[in-house]
Amino acid sequence: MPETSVVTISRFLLGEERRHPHATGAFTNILHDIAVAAKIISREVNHAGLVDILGRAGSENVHGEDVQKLDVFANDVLYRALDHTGHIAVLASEESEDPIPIPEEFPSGEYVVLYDPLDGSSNIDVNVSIGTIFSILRKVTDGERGTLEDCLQPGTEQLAAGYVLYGSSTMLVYTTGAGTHGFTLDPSIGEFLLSHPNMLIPDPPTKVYSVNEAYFDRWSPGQQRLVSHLKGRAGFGSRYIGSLVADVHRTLLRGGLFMYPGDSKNAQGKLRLLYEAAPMAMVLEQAGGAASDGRGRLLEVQPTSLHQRIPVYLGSTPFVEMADRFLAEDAKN
Ligand code: P6P
Repeated sequence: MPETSVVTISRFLLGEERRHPHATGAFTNILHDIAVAAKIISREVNHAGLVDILGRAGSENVHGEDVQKLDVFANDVLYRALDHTGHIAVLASEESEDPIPIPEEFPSGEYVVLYDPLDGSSNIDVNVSIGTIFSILRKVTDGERGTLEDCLQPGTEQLAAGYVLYGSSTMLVYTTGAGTHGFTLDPSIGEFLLSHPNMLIPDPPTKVYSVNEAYFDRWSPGQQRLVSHLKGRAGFGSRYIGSLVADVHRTLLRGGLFMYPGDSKNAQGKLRLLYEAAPMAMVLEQAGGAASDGRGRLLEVQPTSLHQRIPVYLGSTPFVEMADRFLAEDAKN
């Protein structure tokens, strides 16, 4: 691609599409539609600080309109961006118990999109960065419309994955299996511009671990020994925001080890496999990092239910491998 200062996400997507001679453009359109939804969600998230003026969720705003909770709003925006395109066979959202069918009045397509529309939304009131996470699969069943089976595929089957970070700037980071690329929203022109082509997790990695240590007493002995080692002899620093997309984005840019372990209260931890852990794992692997569930490669885990949780260890490969070694000791006991 010729060196130009302004590469929009649409231009980048078209360039990627041209590298796949049999591409139909459907895939490009889905990613473009997600980017449009992200712009709309970004606008509302960035107004959230004016919530007292615009009206708190559940109330009416100055225009007499019902103010939606932002995660409900984000969920609606993503649904409306994708339901009518004819490219989607079925959707699944963190906000919906069951897979979301494409309305009968719209044609069904060959792709499946799973998403967490606004992860970490509890952080909005304290102005902490939050995010949208998405995963794209190919439909695998023979019926005209998609089903739950089409959603329950291991992360290795993802065609694309990514996230949108609504922070000091709004960034969209995604991969289609050909590297991980970052785009920053220029609100003055309403375009996502290529700002981080071919993102690679730093090597040598930064020695930072990221975990909520309030749960230390609930962890397995291996997990406790791991964190004690990191903060002790290994000389790691610690950063934890408590917003998945923000913690993962920092880990991608700086290196380190993000963890959300299972514990005695929640054996599988808190994070969801299909629309949180698996997309983040693909993004990190494509950037030269790694992701594990503490026992093995996270992307190879076969899902059994739509909202199942999974322990997550992701970041710099040597640190993820170290975590696996410490946790393997649990398996021996
Ligand atoms: P804890 C936010 O509520 C979230 O779902 C993720 O964004 C974040 O990584 C995690 O929960 C934080 O959970 O238990 O540390 O507060």
